[in-house]
Amino acid sequence: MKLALAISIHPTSNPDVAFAGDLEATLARLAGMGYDGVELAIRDPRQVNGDELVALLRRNGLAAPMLATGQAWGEDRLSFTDADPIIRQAAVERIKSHIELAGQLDAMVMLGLIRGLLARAPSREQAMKWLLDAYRECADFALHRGVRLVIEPINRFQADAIFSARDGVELLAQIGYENVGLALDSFHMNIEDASIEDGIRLAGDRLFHFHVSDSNRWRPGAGHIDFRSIIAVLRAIGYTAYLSGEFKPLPDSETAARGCIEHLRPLLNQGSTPAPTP
Ligand code: LER
Ligand code: MN
Repeated sequence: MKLALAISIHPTSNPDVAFAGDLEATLARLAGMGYDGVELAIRDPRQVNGDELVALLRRNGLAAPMLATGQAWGEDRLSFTDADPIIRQAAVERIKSHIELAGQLDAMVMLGLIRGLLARAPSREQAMKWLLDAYRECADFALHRGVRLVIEPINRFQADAIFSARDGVELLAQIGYENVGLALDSFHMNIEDASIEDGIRLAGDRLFHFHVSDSNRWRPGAGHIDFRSIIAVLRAIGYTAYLSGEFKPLPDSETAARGCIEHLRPLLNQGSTPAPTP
């Protein structure tokens, strides 16, 4: 398993990323701390020069395993379930532009808050139909570009559908595209899943990405979530992708980012080599 940090390439109202803006300096600091990659929150990929981004990541020796899209909802209020068809279509088009950039970066694309609030649609049934249509249109577009998508279950205080790992697995079956998997998030799972470990086992090989923050949305090690146990279960299901830190820049960005790697790296190193035979 590798370690990434979720950052925003520009200033954002999202309080749960450790760094926002000043990308060049941020990448150099994270590479220096020992991160393997960065998850990049990008509001609108049409404002981004993909070639420059690829070169900047390469200069710092960092991968970009994931593009996060939540700002399309958080800042621009685009969603797959808006009552206005023009907004729904704009949301799908925005995600397609994330998918194109992801193809260039060899990244996946996160579909979380872009589902919007289903309660605002004329009915829940209608909202679910719009949601499935949008997921499938994006999945098909991504499939032809060799890109994988992830859907993130989000706790009930921040979303009004798809809360738990079980909800996510059931949704994947309805979507029916193999290039769509789940991103689970230890913070949301601590609220919604009766057992974080069982939720991970349920997702199994459909788990493509894993967000880590502690029970208080601070960096791992600052709350009561047992990351040793989580890492053991991730290993048991054969997960080899990223643990991506998505947490508040508290008490400050530097301390939070360093604290995350200092807490998780020893746990990842333990048990990754076979115990010596007596
Ligand atoms: C996004 O990955 C997430 O976890 C949500 O809580 C929105 O910030
Ligand atoms: Mn998350």
